[in-house]
Amino acid sequence: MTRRDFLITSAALSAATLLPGSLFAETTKKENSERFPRQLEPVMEGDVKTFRLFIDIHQQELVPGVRIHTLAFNNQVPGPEIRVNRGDKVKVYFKNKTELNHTIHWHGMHVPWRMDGVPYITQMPVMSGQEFVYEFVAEPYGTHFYHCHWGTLLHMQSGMYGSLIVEDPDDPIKKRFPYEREYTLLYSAHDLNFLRNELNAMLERMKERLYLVRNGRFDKERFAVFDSKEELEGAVRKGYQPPYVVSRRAPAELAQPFWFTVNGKSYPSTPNLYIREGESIRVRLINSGTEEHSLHLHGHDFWLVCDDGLPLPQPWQMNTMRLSPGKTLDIIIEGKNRGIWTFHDHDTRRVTNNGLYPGGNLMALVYEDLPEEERRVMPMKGMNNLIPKVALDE
Ligand SMILES: [Cu+2]
Repeated sequence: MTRRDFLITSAALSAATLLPGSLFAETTKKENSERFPRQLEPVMEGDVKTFRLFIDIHQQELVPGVRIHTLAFNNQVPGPEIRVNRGDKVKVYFKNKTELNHTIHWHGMHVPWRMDGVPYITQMPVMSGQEFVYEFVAEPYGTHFYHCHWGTLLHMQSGMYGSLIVEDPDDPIKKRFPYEREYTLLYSAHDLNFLRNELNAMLERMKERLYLVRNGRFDKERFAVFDSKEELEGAVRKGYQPPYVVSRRAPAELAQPFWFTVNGKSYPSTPNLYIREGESIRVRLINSGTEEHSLHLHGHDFWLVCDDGLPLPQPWQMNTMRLSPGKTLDIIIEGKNRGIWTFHDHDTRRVTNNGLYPGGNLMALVYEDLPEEERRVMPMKGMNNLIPKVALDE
């Protein structure tokens, strides 16, 4: 496929997704609602809310036709949303179905330190086939997230992240800005070559490991697989260095992302934010990737209401916010200017797919009560409605 062909294809894809007529169709809205994290229902054990997370290899479609192998919690990228109330007792059963080590870190949460998910510091890594149970009380209030803390650079951009929302029945934000609808957005950035190399290397190690096990020559230390903390400690006493301090390759190959996603999808598959005139919506933004995003909304000044989950003493208005890696921000958008508006990274390298614009984390704020006569955009001879408004606006 030539670059020109690809451009034409991607323009056609964009048009198909953003064809103004279809933007307002019930089927489009239903499909769109599936582009947000799915909530994981708790199972009660006495007064404890329990959740089950597993990690396995998964195929994720970034845009139609582009599929990548990832790691994913419960076969979803992002992982399912865990939503609890302040003070809830929470228990998460975590099962590792892969050949890699993992942990879960509860980002922004005040958990007991043994539950913090940092391998070899607060717990042993959860090794292949093992289960670990995380227990904590849900504090503090706000938008938080969870992610793997083993081989974080690879595992996070492979999809091991999910939202963790701690609600308060007496929500301070809802009091000041009454809203009915809210949306969770998890941002990430992916170097597909890095992912492919690393996952291939993992498969190679699996093959080698199986071969060595069969031949009775398997070396636990080389593969960093121990049955217990005591066994690892014994190895360390004899001079073993855990993988933290052993470089696997030289020179280092650091990831250079060229795909940018919101909720595991790139434009034109990114979610739309639907709103109505006079309505306020709450948007929870989580940067679970490695890049800093400068997120800009057209046609509106939104309210920044929470920073890292903490309600701001004095919310303020802006139209561009900086979402650094690891940060969460909550905003309120007031429906005051009917239309179809772009919401995107103003570091425009991140609104591309493999270097081609439009793509990446480009999204739209869509007024679902836009009058019929305004729904046609850019009529052009022979190409009625085929040019996406979003792409032209940017
Ligand atoms: Cu992991």
